[in-house]
Amino acid sequence: MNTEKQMQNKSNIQRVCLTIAGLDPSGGAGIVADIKTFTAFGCFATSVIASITFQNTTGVFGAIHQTAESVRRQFEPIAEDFTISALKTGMLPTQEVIEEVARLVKKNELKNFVVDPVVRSTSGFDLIDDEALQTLVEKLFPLSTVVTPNLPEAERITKLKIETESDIERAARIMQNFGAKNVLIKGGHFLSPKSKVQSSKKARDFLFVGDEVHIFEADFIETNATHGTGCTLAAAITANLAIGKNLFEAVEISKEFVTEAIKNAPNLGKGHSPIGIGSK
Ligand code: PXL
Repeated sequence: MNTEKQMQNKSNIQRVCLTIAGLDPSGGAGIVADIKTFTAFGCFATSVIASITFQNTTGVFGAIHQTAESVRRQFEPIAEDFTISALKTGMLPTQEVIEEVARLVKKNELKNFVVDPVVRSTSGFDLIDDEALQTLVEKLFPLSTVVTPNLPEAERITKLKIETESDIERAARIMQNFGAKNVLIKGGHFLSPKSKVQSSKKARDFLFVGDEVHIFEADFIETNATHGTGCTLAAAITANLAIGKNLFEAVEISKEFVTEAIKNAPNLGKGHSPIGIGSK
């Protein structure tokens, strides 16, 4: 191959995204949602399974977690072979897995790191214990480009009851004090009758970048087809960072992408239908 051809090929090279998360074999959330989302944005998807869950749209029935060794042995061949342009974490079930992920991200100097602090499934199954959540905050928040909690996750991390927009800001500042540079709090779960956020009937997400806050607004869609929204949003942000968007652009594009995916839900299953990632 001549040099010009090589240069051309280099500039066309597909960006590699990595997800380290749980497997939802029914395809709505976790790694499968991440792979579909990376692919929809033209990235090459790679994955490390942190836990195999047993679930469908009606609930999560259990999980078998991976060990630090199994996570490391999935990760290393990928990192040795590819340049990882961006990565995200989702369900990281145990302290040992989280500590290993932190070590691998640091050792490989990985950038564009989206931490989705997954705590509980929509159906109420705990995907992480309190001790592990503490470790996730301590070890992964300082390494992240952005953390993406929903309201229940933000409450569990900060131990605040979040009922108003000023509570959201307080929670974000606490998470920044825990080491997160940027915090995206997703307002879709705002169900409190007292909430100013909910009364607007808008799904509002709040991005805290340093001292600034940007609010992203979309129509709130009344639906129970929400399985996988959190994973998809974080994966879309990851893919957009990988292809060179800044954080603000990445969040804006990703929120629109998730709103479309909710509208295009395939209405599968007897419970919370998955969303329709990338379909029209
Ligand atoms: O949406 C949170 C989530 C993340 N990852 C996995 C899940 C779920 C919710 O069910 O199963 C693997």
